[in-house]
Amino acid sequence: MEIEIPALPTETLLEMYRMSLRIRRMEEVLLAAAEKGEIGGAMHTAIGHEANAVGAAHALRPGDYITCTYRGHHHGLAWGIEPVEAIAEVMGRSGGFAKGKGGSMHFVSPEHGLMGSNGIVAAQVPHGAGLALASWLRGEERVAITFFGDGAIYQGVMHETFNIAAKWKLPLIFYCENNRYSEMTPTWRTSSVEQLYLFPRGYGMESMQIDGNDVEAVHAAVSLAAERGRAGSGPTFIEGITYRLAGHMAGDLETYRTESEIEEQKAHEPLAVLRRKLLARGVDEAQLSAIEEETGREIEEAEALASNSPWPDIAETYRDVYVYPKKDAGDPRLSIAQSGNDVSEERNQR
Ligand SMILES: Cc1ncc(C[n+]2csc(CCOP(=O)(O)OP(=O)(O)O)c2C)c(N)n1
Ligand SMILES: [Mg+2]
Repeated sequence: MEIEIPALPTETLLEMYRMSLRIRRMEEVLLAAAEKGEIGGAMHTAIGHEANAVGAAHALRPGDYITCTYRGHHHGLAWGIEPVEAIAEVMGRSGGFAKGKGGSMHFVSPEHGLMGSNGIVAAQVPHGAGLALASWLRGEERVAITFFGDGAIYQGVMHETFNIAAKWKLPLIFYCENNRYSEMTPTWRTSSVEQLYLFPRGYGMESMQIDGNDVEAVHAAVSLAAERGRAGSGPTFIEGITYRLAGHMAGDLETYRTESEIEEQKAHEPLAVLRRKLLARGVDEAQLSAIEEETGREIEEAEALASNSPWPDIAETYRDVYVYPKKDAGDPRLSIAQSGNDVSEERNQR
């Protein structure tokens, strides 16, 4: 599928530059915190992936749905989570958007349409189809976009979702952030077909490959896919070629790739591409430096606030989960341990 890439207004590109920087600075701050041992659990940053989220978020409407992977901090910010709430969440603090109980791999913000990131490779893809189906059943114009990595392409559930989404013409956008690696394994070692956008063609789906480091290309592709979804023309698959500049996760020793490969990729990373575009439009260096300083300060302040946020109270442990302690049971930890299957009876009565 061929697409035209119209030039976006300079003001829009400036907004996108600010958001991309905000994401980059936040990821750098989080990586530094992880190195100091301040973050529990696995943390995957999206350094180098920014344009995929920023371009897509600008192309969609409020009310549209998104699901994504454990590498989802960039989607969180682009879809409207405040940096302070994001940083506090990753640090496990009560000021996080999920009171510190979701952490890095579970970015969620239903009020912004972000219906969840997921630690299980490809699990968020059928969730995206469910949201698209709900929109269609209610006769709404909402589309859903589901982000996943190149490594998710071979999961069985991906192919089940390709089939049903194409068959039912669901208003769903499949967006593959192809960063060329699944954990430590390069795509060329695992894939029988390296052009990943060819996989969904077997299911009769429209698909395209774009430069995922170029916000204008991402914006154009997602706009077209959303238009097709709203018009009842069914799903579209977008393969955005990108590159993760940091390790698979915090602490990755990166012995599987060379320094020179990473250096080469830096010439075409999203912030560099967008900065060059803005300079070519006549925006002066001083304006860009001011945005760079402002976002740096904004994230520093957010980090200071987030790291002063208290740890969640122990009473929060079993709140917002699917098992309900008995009302008069006292300490929730004891009630769960003692209640066994009784809780399902209580839940059934609700
Ligand atoms: C079903 C399942 N299998 C294996 C894993 C372990 N795992 C975590 S991330 C990952 C690699 C996924 O690579 P890709 O889809 O390309 O996403 P990326 O991390 O590059 O963004 C794997 C295999 C998992 N989380 N879920
Ligand atoms: Mg990958």
